[in-house]
Amino acid sequence: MFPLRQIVGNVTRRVVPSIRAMSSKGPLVDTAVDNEGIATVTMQRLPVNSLNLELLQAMDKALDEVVEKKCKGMILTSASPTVFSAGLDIMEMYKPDMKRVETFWTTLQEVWIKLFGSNFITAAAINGHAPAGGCLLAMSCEYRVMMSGKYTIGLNETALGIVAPNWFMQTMTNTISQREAELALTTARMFSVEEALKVGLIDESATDKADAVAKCKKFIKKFDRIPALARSLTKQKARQAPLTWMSDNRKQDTQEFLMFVGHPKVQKSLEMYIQALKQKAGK
Ligand code: CO8
Repeated sequence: MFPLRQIVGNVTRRVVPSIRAMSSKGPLVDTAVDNEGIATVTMQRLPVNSLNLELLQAMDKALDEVVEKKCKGMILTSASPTVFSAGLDIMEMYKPDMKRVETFWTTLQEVWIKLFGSNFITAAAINGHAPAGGCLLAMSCEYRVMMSGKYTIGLNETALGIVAPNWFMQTMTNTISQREAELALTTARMFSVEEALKVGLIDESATDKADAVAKCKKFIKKFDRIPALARSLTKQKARQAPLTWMSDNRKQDTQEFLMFVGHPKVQKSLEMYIQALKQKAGK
């Protein structure tokens, strides 16, 4: 899946001392590269960065841009003051147009492959809540710094009556222990910042977004003293099993998702969840 030549090519070309700061502004994602070759990719589909097809497509493009600009690292964050990402846009899955929802799912897979399997260094500055797909994005990075406060992070799919796909689970067991992951997944556990720190779901807490971004940069800069090719190949080897699983099972995973969203019981669960969200918001 990741031929050595491709990895060597990408890594050896990624020498960035003279890179100029640049920024590419889109309506849904902003990508800003600093003069050290660190990209900050900011999701800005407010209010909650729920991942609909268009946001996922914009993220897919941003990840390509990080490679094209030969950035050494990337920080993923959010323009919302309180939410990193609310996860998948439930409205994409509720009474879906089957063609669109298929593209939605394959784009999510693509974003995960590019983020989880990236050669460049990745860190998440989690400046607020990160449920479900929001947690998946954060866990796909190599390092997580979360802003302190009454925010939560976790995979809560079972609470919605849905089952987290295999690769969501593998991304979690790549982050915390199998035992903690099994308990968290079956109970739909949402971790507070302190709890997430304790089990290693996040690596550091931060006082605010600026502090989270600064800590992510510090993490990325740690690798200035490590040969890039050795780092990148080590990351690829460490992450090989989930990536190979995806490459071998991508079509089946899509079919399972389509069967799932087409199921009346799942639709009922989603409907109830949407109502609960609206009630919570007092609408
Ligand atoms: N999708 C769509 N709309 C959403 C979502 C979402 N995930 N989350 C929130 N919204 C909407 C709300 O309904 C509300 O809409 P409106 O203003 O029209 O009433 C608006 O966004 C703002 O939401 P809140 O008022 O709740 O905002 P808060 O800042 O108070 O809270 C939270 C933010 C904590 C993020 C809260 O909105 C929340 O808990 N959201 C739900 C998060 C969630 O459960 N996501 C799960 C998505 S499923 C997923 O990611 C993985 C699915 C895997 C599929 C596998 C199938 C096989």
